[in-house]
Amino acid sequence: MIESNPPGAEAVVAFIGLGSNLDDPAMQVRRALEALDGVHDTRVAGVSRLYRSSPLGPPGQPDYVNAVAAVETLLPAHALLDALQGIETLQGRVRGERWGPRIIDLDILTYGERRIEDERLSIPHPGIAVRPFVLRPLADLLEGVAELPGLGRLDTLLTACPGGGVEPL
Ligand code: A4P
Ligand code: MG
Repeated sequence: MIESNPPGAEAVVAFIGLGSNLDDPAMQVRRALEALDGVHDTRVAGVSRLYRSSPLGPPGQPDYVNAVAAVETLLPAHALLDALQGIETLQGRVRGERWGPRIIDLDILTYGERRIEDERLSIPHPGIAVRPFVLRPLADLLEGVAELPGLGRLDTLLTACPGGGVEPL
């Protein structure tokens, strides 16, 4: 059975990070955005520009294409993760080395104001503050003064983040 929030529950706004560096990355990101809009009880409310970014992680892998989507969802965070992992699998993702090349990676960056720490989820995603390929697209969707739960203002995070290597496609 699909886990769901109680009847009448308010939609939660979650930000989803998308990244790909294999098999036509821009196409993979666009395809995942379409699939995201088709997730049960979920709609895509906004999408950043697509960015080309230098890889973080093992050297010698291709550049990434990254984007961030804002979704409105009635799904609890773990059910949303299930849906994202379903999209990754449908697009043919095979889990390899940590931070290694991938067809598509979908991360829950934030889920409303919630903070979650368990065996399946860390929310807010622990990489946000040090990843320009997450902060730059987020800034397409949020004002600089916006607060990310537990992390502070977006403009402050952007100023402190080691930048470079991230350009709109
Ligand atoms: N998990 C925990 N919290 C979350 C969350 N907030 N959202 C768990 C999604 N998943 C979350 O993920 C491993 C496990 O993390 C999941 O089973 C889930 O329960 P994964 O996608 O299988 O593995 P991964 O992505 O290789 O690991 P990790 O550590 O999540 O990698 P990251 O942090 O996603 O980094 N360079 C550039 N330029 N652009 C990129 O997009 N991405 C990565 C991957 C590395 N370098 C990059 C980029
Ligand atoms: Mg991931």
